[in-house]
Amino acid sequence: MKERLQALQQEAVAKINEITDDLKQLNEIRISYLGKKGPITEVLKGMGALSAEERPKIGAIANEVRTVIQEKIEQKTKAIEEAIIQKKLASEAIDVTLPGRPQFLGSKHPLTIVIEEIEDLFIGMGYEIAEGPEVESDYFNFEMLNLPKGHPARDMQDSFYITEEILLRTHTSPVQARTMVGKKNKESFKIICPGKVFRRDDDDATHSHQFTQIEGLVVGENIRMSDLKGTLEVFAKKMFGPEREIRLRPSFFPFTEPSVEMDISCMMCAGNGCKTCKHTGWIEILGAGMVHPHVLEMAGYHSKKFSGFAFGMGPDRIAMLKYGIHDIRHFYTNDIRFLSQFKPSMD
Ligand code: FA5
Repeated sequence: MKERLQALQQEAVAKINEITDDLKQLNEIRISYLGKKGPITEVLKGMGALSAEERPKIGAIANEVRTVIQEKIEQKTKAIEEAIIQKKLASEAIDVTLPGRPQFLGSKHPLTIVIEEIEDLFIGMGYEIAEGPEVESDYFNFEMLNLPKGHPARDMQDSFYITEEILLRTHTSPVQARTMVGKKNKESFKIICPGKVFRRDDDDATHSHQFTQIEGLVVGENIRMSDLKGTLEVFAKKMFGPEREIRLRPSFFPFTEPSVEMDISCMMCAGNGCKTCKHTGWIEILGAGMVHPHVLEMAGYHSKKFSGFAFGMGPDRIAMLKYGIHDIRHFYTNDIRFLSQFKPSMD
């Protein structure tokens, strides 16, 4: 019996030694040698036939064999589990010496930079920002601005109509009318309204069917043309440099009277004449004028008591001048190489 038990121990240990990484096989060995139906139990069952002297000796040997096999299995299990952990750690190891992946930082769109610069300037002069819908009614886009149906000046702004009464706004001027109508107490105010506008213009280097405008409107008592001129001068010098001169030329807009166009002295040639200013020394920047009394009255403002000035500029053309961009279409074709070049000025 003793030999049988020792042979079983040798056999089991040999089998355990053969296993390299299979925990399942190891468990099978445990069950087959140490389980209730295993050969050791089988041997122990036959102990009844032994003499009283032999029995404890064989019992002790059987227990020792069990313990040896048990410990061998435990050692092996630990070794395999450790190897599995080491393998996992090696495969998941992070190489901290690898260079990091570069992160690409976005940049502001040049039109956003210019619009924000203009907003900051006017906010600094006490203006508030107003907004209006891009899908606008004919009533606010034209009629409330002194452009009744059939008025020939409507042709100045070829429009995208959605229905007979609804269109994509052709300028930011309807926000003027909406703001004045919205002032229940008909008090004084100063606003600028940046936003997208749409016209049926053929796209070329200086025209887009969609572009941006910023409208300005000041309404109050005793607002004069000289206030308009002073405001525009501050704007021109801040945007294009302190040495810029401005000039106002007579023009026509149905919603302002008198109406003007503002030019600035060319920043490329200091007014001497070059390609940018078409050899005139001057560059046209915006339209402006004193709010037409009829426009004030239609919006509920007493034109004998209140007066105002308004202006409307195109940030696309301003950004082109500021950054020396020769084609307006670059703003809308989303080429990252073009867009990532622009940084807001820090002053
Ligand atoms: C107007 O739209 C008037 N509402 C401006 C105004 C407001 C005048 C308040 C008086 C009082 P105009 O059509 O000139 O005006 O357009 C104003 C600016 O929009 C132009 O100076 C120009 O910079 C820009 N602009 C006009 N058409 C285009 C276009 N197709 N593409 C890009 N910019 C344009």
